[in-house]
Amino acid sequence: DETQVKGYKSGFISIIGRPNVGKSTFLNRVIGQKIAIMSDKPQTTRNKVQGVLTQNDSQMIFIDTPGIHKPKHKLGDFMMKVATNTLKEVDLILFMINATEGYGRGDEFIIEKLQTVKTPVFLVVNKIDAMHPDDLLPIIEKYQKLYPFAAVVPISALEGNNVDTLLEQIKEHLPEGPQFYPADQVTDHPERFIISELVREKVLHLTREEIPHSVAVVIDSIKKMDNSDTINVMATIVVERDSQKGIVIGKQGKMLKEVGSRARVDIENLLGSKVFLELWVKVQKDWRNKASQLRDYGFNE
Ligand code: GDP
Ligand code: MG
Ligand code: K
Repeated sequence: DETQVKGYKSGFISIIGRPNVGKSTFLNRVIGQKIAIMSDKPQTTRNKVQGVLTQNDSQMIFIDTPGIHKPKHKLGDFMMKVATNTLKEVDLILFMINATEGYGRGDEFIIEKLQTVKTPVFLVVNKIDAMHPDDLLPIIEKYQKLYPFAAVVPISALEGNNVDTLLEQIKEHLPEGPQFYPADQVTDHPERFIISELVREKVLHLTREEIPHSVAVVIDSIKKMDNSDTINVMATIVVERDSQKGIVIGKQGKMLKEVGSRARVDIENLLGSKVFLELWVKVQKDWRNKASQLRDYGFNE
């Protein structure tokens, strides 16, 4: 289980920015492994990808957050919602811009979103290797007029300039906390969070007012089944009271079955393959008050 060491810092960091500003390049440099798909095409990283950087005194969990853009496909609206919720949930937001490009509507859209969250935001000015140093200050001044950034850090994700400074500043802003992930784990299943949100959405929808928004869904495992293309997803719906457990399961399990079959259709669309979904319901009193569990469930209100 998680151990809390005094002075140890940990937290979740969301990376946002227009396509091609260098989010994946940064993440890959920091984690030192190819975990996010790098491409010149926007939206290759369709889902929330986590990179975990574990050091002696800290653990940073990076989230490469796509979906901060105008919705395009079927799951677009939903993903936009997930993306915005993610911003509220994390400890720090890195808003990355490309120093060689002008301010555009994409940036305006993101700054609008940032106005709605209380999470501290760093402005990360990337690609400084490709610009004249004299051009840096005017860019920074322009952005600082638009938003009260907690810090402004110019970097080159490609060449590594100033990346260590950025990591130091991130660490300073993180709260004290436990090591959430084992030191050898660098990535999570990218679709994990979306799948849990899809299940949670069905629970809330089908139970209407009876189940409060405090319900959480934990994805226990996502595995490809032997000798078939089917993906087996095991998930636990966590509620706070026995009475809520009864409602979620329903008479003769009817409610849980309906939640499962609706969620399965969406998960099959998301993963593009057949899915076998196993759902469990667990009562855990006051889980909302326990910060570490909140992290486990990847959810915050
Ligand atoms: P994302 O869409 O924000 O994830 O951007 P990517 O990480 O996929 O990068 C888009 C393009 O910008 C790639 O061709 C990268 O090589 C390039 N790039 C990323 N960071 C830098 C940088 O610091 N300097 C320069 N010159 N190019 C960069
Ligand atoms: Mg990317
Ligand atoms: K804000």
